[in-house]
Amino acid sequence: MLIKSPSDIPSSEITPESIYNSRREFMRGTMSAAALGVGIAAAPDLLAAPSQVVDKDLPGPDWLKQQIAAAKTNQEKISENLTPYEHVTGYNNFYEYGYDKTDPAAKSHVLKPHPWSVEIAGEVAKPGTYTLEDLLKGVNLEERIYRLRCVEAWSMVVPWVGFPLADLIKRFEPTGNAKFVSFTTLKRPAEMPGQKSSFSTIDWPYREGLRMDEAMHPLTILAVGLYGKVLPNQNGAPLRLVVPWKYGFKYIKSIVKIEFTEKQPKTTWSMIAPDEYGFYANVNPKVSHPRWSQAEERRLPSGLLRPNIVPTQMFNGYADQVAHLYKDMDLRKYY
Ligand SMILES: Nc1nc2c(c(=O)[nH]1)N[C@H]1C(S)=C(S)[C@@H](COP(=O)(O)O)O[C@H]1N2
Ligand SMILES: [Mo]
Repeated sequence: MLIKSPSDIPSSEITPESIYNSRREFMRGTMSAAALGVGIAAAPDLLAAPSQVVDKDLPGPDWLKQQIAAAKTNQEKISENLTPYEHVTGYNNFYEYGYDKTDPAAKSHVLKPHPWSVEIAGEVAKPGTYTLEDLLKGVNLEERIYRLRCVEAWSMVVPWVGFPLADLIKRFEPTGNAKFVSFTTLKRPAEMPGQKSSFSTIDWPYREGLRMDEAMHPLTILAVGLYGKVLPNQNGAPLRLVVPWKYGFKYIKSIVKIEFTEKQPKTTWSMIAPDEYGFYANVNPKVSHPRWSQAEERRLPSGLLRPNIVPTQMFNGYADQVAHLYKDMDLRKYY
């Protein structure tokens, strides 16, 4: 996976005007503080600004907007600040639109995420093609505030709107042979310029998968929104996976197929570089990537003067809820 150093990212491109300006204030403040010998710790914590009010009215059907607006906040408390909306929606990985963090926001508006349908296939009693509206009928959406830790060592805190994947799975009645669930992203090169690129190393469509017990875990959700709004295209509209104890590449976007299988499915990053990206991809500060340490992460917003480095937690901080799933496994072997 390509890794960019913070210096490669022009802050003017990834920060909202307000934060960009306050960062400039901050830099000025830092310089005078340094001149006085006060040191950086005395400067105000401007980069950890609370989230702004989000008034984006993204296109989407009314029934979906109403369902999202009615979402209840989860009870679980998180002590960290939310990553501002502009960063969550402006700094993305979605290679269907290009390799730069700003490509998805710049290029994904061409995609039409409605109408949408998802094929349910494989080891289930009720296979078929279901519209998004069918899938969401009667579902009470919830807000889930989770950390997202990318394998490239940056992270965010995102208020998703979604529902447990387990609830959906139960409706299709998996058979006793269903040991894994595989997911496939839309392949539509006319609207996804990254899929047309002849330099692409990815065998489209993007694919991901989970073991059945991971898929049924109550922390695993399908998201249809964030920040109380419809999911923006760059974040995987209209439906994407969120598995908070795993690296971000597991969070497959714009899902068109969910298949139940007996064998472990092939997944995009483990096909490209199996020594670097495994099927499990559990966040683990003790197991380094072959090319970098996973012990720490840059929490967005992250700038040159304030890289905002925080320690990475085992299972991204969800160990008390998920460690039992892997109790007999060697996590160095099954990375
Ligand atoms: N289809 C698809 N899904 C994808 C990716 C991608 O390139 N294509 N990138 C993954 C990676 S590496 C990460 S870190 C997350 C980023 O999600 P975000 O852009 O919404 O923060 O999406 C994941 N889902
Ligand atoms: Mo990632």
